[in-house]
Amino acid sequence: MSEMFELSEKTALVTGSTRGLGRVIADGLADAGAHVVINGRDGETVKSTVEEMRAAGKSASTGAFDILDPDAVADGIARIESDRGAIDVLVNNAGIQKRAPLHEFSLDDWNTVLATNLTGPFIVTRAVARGMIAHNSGKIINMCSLMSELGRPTIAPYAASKGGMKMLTRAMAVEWAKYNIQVNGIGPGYFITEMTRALADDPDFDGWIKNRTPAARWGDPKELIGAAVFLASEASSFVNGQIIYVDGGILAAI
Ligand code: GCO
Repeated sequence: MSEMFELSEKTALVTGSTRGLGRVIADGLADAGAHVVINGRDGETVKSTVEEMRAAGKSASTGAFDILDPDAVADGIARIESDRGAIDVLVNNAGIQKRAPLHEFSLDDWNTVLATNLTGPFIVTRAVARGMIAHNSGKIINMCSLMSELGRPTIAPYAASKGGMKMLTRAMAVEWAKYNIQVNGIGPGYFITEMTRALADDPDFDGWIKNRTPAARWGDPKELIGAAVFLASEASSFVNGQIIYVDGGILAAI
């Protein structure tokens, strides 16, 4: 049974994996046996993250590039494929959040959120999918969100981008399933990270989330690892276009 979830010999690229949920997922995939390529824009931060992981006995290497720069992405993916062979697993995790009333949202901020959260994953996946198609095998995991399904005031651009990620996941799945590529998503509920720290530190928001979440608590980022390993492994070989919501039950509740 455990072989089904085994990731040894697999190479996994996790975008935005020097911190937050991306780092936790990278560590989790490494603990499941994968060689993980750490990505971020800053080379020094990527390097120090890889050093930390190697010191903890994990198999990791650097993949520093800006997901919004198509040339940098092409070069970065070529380097990884030259070093490791085909990329077996891609986790499109890199993303940002900006909050403001929509009628006060600047066009620049709108464009930044949509570019980072939706166009970047397109640019990276387009490059990685070519190798997966050539090898007739691949796993793509798109980090969606509770906001792929629900809105909340002040985060409309983020919700639009994550709704787009849900449909991009389904569109990729139906386009590439014939190449034995499975494309699925993970939709986190509320987890305490840099992105949400200010919300968690606000007693009113903290109380609202605990009341709105049937599990009556914030998630621990480590609770996302199981879904990531499942979607990265042979255990999900006939799962396509699905979003696994890890949300403590929020989406099940009125
Ligand atoms: C917010 C938060 C959420 C979470 C997460 C929930 O402002 O409500 O940033 O968007 O980050 O995306 O799935």
